[in-house]
Parts: sequence; C-alpha cells; structure tokens
Amino acid sequence: EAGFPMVIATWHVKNATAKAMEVLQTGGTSLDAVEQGCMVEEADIKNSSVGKGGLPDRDGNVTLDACIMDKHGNCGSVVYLKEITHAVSVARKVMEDTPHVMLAGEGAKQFALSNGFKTENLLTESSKKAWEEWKVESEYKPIINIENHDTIGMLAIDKNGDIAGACTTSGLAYKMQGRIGDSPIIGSGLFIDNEIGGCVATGLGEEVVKTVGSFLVVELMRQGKSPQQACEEAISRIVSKPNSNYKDFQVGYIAVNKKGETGSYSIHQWFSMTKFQNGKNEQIQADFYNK
Ligand code: SD4
Repeated sequence: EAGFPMVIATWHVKNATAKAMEVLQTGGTSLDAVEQGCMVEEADIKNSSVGKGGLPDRDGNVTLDACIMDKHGNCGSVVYLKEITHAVSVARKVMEDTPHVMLAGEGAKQFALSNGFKTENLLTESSKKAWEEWKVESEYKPIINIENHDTIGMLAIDKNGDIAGACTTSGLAYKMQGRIGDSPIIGSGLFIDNEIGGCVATGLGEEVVKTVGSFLVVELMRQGKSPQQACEEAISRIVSKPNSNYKDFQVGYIAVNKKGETGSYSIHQWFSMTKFQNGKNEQIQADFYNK
C-alpha cells in the first residue's frame, strides 16, 4: 500500500498528479513535483477555484493565494496576488530568492513581474457570467464542494524519501475584497515536517486557520497517530466546538507520513483525494464526519 515516489492531492485532479508523478519518475524532487502538479490546475480555466478561471471576489477581482514548503522546512507564500496565473511558482521564488516567507498584493505582483512572470486577465467569460448572476442576489454563503474540483493542495515524496507540499487557490468565491484564506498560511493550509509527514487543507479557510489545521495534523502524526487518525482528529476539533455551525461548511484534510501511508477526511460527503502510488493514479472518496 505505502511506498514512494508517490503523490496525493485534494479533489479530483488526475492530470495534476500524473504530471507530478512524471516529474518524480524522471528524477525530479518532491518540490519540483508539487509545483508542476499544481501548475496544471492553475492553467486549467475549467477549474473555477484555482488560478486562471477562478471565481472573483464580490467586486470582480480574481485574487490568488498559494504557498509551498520544502524538505528543509523552508517556505514561501503569496497572498492577494492578481493577474499572475502561476501563483505557486511565485511562492517558490519568494522561498528561494527572498529573505521573506510571504509577499502580498502589489508587492507580490511586482516581484513576479521582475522575475519574468507575465500578467494575464484571470477573469474568464464564464467566471464573469457566474459573478454577474451572483450579484443579482449578492447572498454570501460558503459553497460546499464546488464541482468536486477545488483548491488544489498537493503532497509528494520523491525517490529519496523527501517530502514537499504546495497549495494554490483563488479562495472562496465572492469573498470580501482583501480576504485571505488558509491556503497561503503555513501551518494552516499546508505544513511539511520532513521527519514526519505533511498535510494540506481545503474548504472554508477561516475554520482551518482557527485550528491551525495542517500543523495540527502533522503534529498528531508526530505523536504516533496514523495519517487517517490525525485527519479525523483535526476535523473533530472543528466540529466539536460549542456552537459549531459545521453543517453549513466543508473542510477536508489529506495527509501523508514518511512511509507514504495516507489519510483523508472531511466534514461532509464528496470530498476526495487523488493518489498516484505504486503505478496507480486513482480518485479515492474520503470518509466524512456528518453521516
Ligand atoms: C480558502 N481553503 O480560500 C480555500 C478555499 C478552498 O475548496 O479550499 N476551497 O478558504
């Protein structure tokens, strides 16, 4: 069951995991694999929650959040990035070429431009139309499981057994202008500890941030839990809060440990993980809390 090289990702993203596995099999590092895997979804205009084609905020701006973390515990992140499709690659540049971890907004964009990234209009016709339809009622509520194809978070182990992870999103559709989710926040949307394992989150970012979800999952694995048990415990921290309105939102976690064993768990049905391991690239339905 376990073993590596291997890669897992949130939701149904077989093209992305196939790309990552190709990188791993041709001798690439887990860092290269997660970056290139995530880029597949960023470029896909049919994915309405990542990169180009992502749904905008209430005012019509598509703003991207992404982060990446390597085997040494180095990390880079961009928040509120506009007009640059490959946010994950900008995050990697922040990690590798600056003394900082996070760059936001205009500064992040200027940094990207100075590194050769090109601006593009990320608001596609179909996202614009969806936004215009939304504006009629302007009712804000989190959408559970957008098309079963959402924020991409990816974790990989390369031939050397080293773990890396990345995460990229356009965030919640119709968020307030300036809103940042969990996805670019190290420890919330993503955490890697190369001695132990890694975790990435998807769903309502506010709830992930409040419980520092991905760090929690990795730390629970450090204390001896399996990836599956750790994901379940992290969901339990959210749903068992007094007054939790978990019926109204989704959160999902995927995790991997050093051996390549995996886990996935969510609050509601229809979260899934894509896993490429031992020659098989498959979509796996996650177990869930609200039965
Ligand atoms: C966010 N966690 O911005 C992201 C959105 C997401 O599935 O994962 N949607 O809160």
